[in-house]
Amino acid sequence: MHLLTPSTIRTLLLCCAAGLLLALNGCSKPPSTLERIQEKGVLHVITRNSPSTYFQDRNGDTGFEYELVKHFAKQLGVELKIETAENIDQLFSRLGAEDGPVLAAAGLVESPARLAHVRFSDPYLDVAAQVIYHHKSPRPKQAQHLVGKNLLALKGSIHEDNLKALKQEYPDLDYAVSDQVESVDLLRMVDEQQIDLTLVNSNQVAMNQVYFPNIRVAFNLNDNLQQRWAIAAGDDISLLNEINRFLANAKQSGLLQRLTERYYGHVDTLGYVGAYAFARHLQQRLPNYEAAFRDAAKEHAIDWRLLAAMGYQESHWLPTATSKTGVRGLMMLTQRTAQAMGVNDRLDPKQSILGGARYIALLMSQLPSEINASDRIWFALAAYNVGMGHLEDARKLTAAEGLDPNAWLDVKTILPRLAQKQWYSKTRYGYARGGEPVHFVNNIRRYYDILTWVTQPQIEGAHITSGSTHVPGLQPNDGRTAPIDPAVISQ
Ligand code: BLG
Repeated sequence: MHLLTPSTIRTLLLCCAAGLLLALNGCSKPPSTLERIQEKGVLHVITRNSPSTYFQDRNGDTGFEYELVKHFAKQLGVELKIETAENIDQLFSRLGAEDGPVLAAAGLVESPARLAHVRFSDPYLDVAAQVIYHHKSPRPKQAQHLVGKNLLALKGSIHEDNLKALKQEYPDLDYAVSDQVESVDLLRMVDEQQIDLTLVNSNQVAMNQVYFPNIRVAFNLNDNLQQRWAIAAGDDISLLNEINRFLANAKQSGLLQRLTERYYGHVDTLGYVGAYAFARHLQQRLPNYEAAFRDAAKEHAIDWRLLAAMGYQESHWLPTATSKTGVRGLMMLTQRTAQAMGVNDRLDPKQSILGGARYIALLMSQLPSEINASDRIWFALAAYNVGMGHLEDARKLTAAEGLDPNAWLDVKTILPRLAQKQWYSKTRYGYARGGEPVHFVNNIRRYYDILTWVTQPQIEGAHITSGSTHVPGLQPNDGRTAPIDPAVISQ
């Protein structure tokens, strides 16, 4: 039998007290934000419904911020819940509210005023604040030239701060701010000469230049801005650390580059002149053929905007287009293909569009069933341009390389080999300008994206009419569809 000596009792008591303290400490320590997110299994994010952040396209929810944050939620292994703010002030006031969003992903730029309320992540996109003018007005070249102009900017934006500071320097500077608009509205207002100038970020200009033919960049008011995510201010940086780790990975893996290219790469791909031309043709030419595209698409169960994108790539929507090789018409049918599709007048836009639709639908149906649904369209487009025989050759070369002949990403790297003797000599159909279909598909993908971003799928019967181009995130409610609930869209 053990005797409890006074010293054993003291030791025991001390141990108990220490244990109790530890236990109490363990119980009372609140979980970190990151732990709470993981417990709940939900990442609640606030953003804005705009073309450069979050909107709907042919595949549903999309947008630069949306896609980036979706990857982050996936990495955390939790569901994503998206909430949209009506304006920037609301966005900041909701952040960190009880049961509210824990993260703001909305193309935000750090500023001293904002730092009082939130913490910013590491940057993920470099942008510049750009002064935008109408190309028919004189180009402002420096800050002083903003004086005397009708200038409107987004309320609560970094541009408002910029303008406030400028007003100190130029007391005659007059400007207005509004929280009833998005940057895309400001660009349209300049395009339609409702205002002289606006200030928006370069990524928004890059994305929207293809819709507004008349807007131009006057100069950069501020070159070195960086977009960052924001979390509520406080000592808990568990989520911030995780975000920064994720962003560093996204840079390394190429994810950020891919998103930047997809959403903001239009001008890089089309060139400035190409972007202005596309915007002009969208307003001036497409309306003449939209009905024909819709009818032909319906007949062959294809998305009309894909047909329209093909038509733009082929002829810039010009029904009399003729290639060096004698291929003709809006959809550039060869004589042989036109005949096979029952087209007797290739210069008749309706016939050409119908022939093109019939041909692409036929090619889709002829592709091997192993090619999955999301890739089929790119293969069919390549065949439209280079012919099914050459495409088959490229798929065989792809397989011989140990790559996947059913993945467009793989086949497109091999197609250009059809122009090199070393490779085409081994094929059944021989030489082809294999680089052309790759370029062809890339361009159509780009036009298709732009067109689906302009014309919202949920608005049946939406028309692109001169001066009223629909832009993503700003669907006019024509009474036939329920307006999107701007409050909370969870998924
Ligand atoms: C396509 C045909 C395919 C044909 C290939 O050529 O034309 N597509 C159409 O007519 C819609 O049917 O495949 S084949 O029948 O299996 O041989 C190959 O011959 C058209 C292409 C050719 C290209 N544009 C549609 O994309 C074109 O015009 N290239 C010439 C460019 S240039 O003016 O010489 O620079």
